[in-house]
Amino acid sequence: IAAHERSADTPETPDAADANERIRLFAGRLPGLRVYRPSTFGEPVPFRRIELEPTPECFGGGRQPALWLADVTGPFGEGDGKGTPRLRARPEPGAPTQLQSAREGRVTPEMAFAAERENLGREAFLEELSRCGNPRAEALYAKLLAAPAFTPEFVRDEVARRRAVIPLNVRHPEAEPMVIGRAFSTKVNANIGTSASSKSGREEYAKLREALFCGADTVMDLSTGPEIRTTREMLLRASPVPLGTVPIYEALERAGGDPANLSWEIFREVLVEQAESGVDYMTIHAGVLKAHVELTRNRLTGIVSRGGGILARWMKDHGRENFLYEHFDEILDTAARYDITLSLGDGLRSGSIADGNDAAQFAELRTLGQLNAAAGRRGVQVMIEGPGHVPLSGVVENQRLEDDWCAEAPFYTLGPLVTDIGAGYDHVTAAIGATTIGAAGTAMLCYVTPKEHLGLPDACDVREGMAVFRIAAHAADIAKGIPGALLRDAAMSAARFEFRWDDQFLLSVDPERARRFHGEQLKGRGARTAHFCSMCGPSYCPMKLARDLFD
Ligand code: IRN
Ligand code: FE2
Repeated sequence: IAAHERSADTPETPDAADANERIRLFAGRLPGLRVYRPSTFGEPVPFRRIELEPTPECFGGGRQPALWLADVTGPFGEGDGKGTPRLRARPEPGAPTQLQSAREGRVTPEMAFAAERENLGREAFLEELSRCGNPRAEALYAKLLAAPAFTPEFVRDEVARRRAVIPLNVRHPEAEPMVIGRAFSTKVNANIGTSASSKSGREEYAKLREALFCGADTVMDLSTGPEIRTTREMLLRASPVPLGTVPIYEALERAGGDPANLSWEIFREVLVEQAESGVDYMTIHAGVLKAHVELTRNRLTGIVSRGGGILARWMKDHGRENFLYEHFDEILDTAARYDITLSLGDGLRSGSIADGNDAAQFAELRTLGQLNAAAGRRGVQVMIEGPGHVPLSGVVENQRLEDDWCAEAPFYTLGPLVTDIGAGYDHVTAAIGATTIGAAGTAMLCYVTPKEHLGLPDACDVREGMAVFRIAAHAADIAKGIPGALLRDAAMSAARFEFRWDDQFLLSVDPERARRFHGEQLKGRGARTAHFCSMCGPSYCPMKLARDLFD
């Protein structure tokens, strides 16, 4: 729902009700959700199963195997869409973390579940393919299915090597396990959350649902303001994907909004409460050191991270070192107890192209490497957060340095945005950098919405940011050679060449939008069987002409 489309029918920014109306439309048109397959431990894994039309007779005919995709919609995709989430058995606090289990050579049910999800129903797809008796489909997919599948043991080994994490708090039984790491499909995180000058928690519920229908692999609640606790609790109890937070935000709220009033004690209280309520991963800006802050003095845009800014302020006021750094061992104790994954924050990420890849940013990254090592000794899972605004020519360097200094821990970047001039389109400037760094090995991309730098995103912005970042992540998966990624592209292109319009809509990143755009000029049932679209009309379609070349 692009800005220009909105303004066509509503001159004002749509209010919450308007946004919800659009979401219902989208949600109602996504068939095939929540088809379950067993995993090694019998734990059923949900997929979106896309049934495709038969191959046309002129291409040899025959039924087609359905295509299987990951389905993260949880209770929103099931039944009437309002259902209560399925609860999963979780260990008690203090049980071995996924990392500790992996090191001891144990495959956990969570690893098996995550492996099955990465495999995109591969076994089921193969069975269907063999039953279809469709030579064209067999030829199309044979090559793509040659790559080995993901096994639970492989997930275990990647977790043990600390190249992957399974962010899953023992107190979050609503969440479905998933794995984040460079050897797996590139993940996308959606940031949602209230701010003091904005909406209510109910709007956040709508954003969560929209993010999930767009395929968000994780969600972060970045709420600030008085509603912070109730919003988080509501989101946790509804979210089937891992939920992350930045606990320093709530600590600041408790300190009355003044960084000077912050203390380790306030932070620890928040940390334990959030851990107990089930937060799966937490951004901890422990790498913002006094000496690093000094390096930002001559920057064009100073410090642009909220957490980084708060801590820099506190250090200045108290003349002391960052309390997250000083008390990092205690943070690790809590993280280990609940198996919370630490996302080591980039509080000094660059906020402009001019500041990209500067001394402050890289000094912090080195420190994050040391903290990562300390966490590893304690059995705590870690991701490393990355920038920011970086010129395209400097994007891959970030991944290389992260690999070196942080021992290939999953990198989780905010873009990077490759230019500063995209206001209103910063989901695109960010997706360009995200695709580049994703192809170089970044494990998770933090989406950016069209509202970046301008305001708090609404549900429409969530949808747009997600669509653009799903494309970035998928493009990175193709470049990385992730097994199974190309199946969807092959299915889409076959549908395109065979003029199966409905299949094209279903296989696209935003089926509702694809359907609507196609239907704008060519209407009715005939349009969806026509061997042309309104781009070229009936006589000029090259695909139509090419089809007859080799008959
Ligand atoms: C991701 C990579 N670098 C930063 N992020 C995300 O930015 C982080 O996970 C969180 O969602 C958001 C807020 O960060 P600051 O502004 O507090 O650093
Ligand atoms: Fe920015």
